[in-house]
Amino acid sequence: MPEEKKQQNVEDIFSSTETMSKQSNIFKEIEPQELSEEEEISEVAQTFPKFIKQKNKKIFVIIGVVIIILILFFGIYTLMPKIKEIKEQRKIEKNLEKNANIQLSTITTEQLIKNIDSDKDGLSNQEEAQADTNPLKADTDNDGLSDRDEVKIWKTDPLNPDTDDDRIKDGDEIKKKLNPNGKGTLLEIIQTKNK
Ligand SMILES: [Ca+2]
Ligand SMILES: [Ca+2]
Ligand SMILES: [Ca+2]
Ligand SMILES: [Ca+2]
Repeated sequence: MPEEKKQQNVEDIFSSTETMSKQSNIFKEIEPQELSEEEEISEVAQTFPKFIKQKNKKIFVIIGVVIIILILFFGIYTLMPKIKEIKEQRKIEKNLEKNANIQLSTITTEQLIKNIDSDKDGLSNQEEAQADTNPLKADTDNDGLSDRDEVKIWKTDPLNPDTDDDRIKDGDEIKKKLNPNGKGTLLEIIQTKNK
């Protein structure tokens, strides 16, 4: 090999290494510059809070919705029996009111009937019912004494015209001032009562 060629080859070899080094420089330029640890941290620190904030927002919204749903369910769960209870109480009250009205109306009509003195003899229909007398007849036994006078004053039998069975009617005995319940006069009865 001649000397010149040798030299050329040597130059060529170097030239190839030069180009290589040049290429590597290009790659270096193209390759992203490696960030230092601090820079990386700062970059993460900048982007991370946003990411966290967004995620947190979503989580908070979900938690909020879940809490609201739970509160609603809890509220309905606890309120439903109370609402039912109130409804039932109202029903009962209404029924009671209805019954009370019915009772009141029946009582008043009954009372009205009982308190009426149909034959106007001084005994109410109720009292006549107790004495078994005719509520439509003032003197049931036709002895000249009204049902009221027999029951309330003379204590004679309003169903028997001659209570003491002396063949003098109760009404006649009173007119004659005789005792309608037995022997003697009314005066004697009063005197014995006062003794
Ligand atoms: Ca009467
Ligand atoms: Ca009578
Ligand atoms: Ca009588
Ligand atoms: Ca008599």
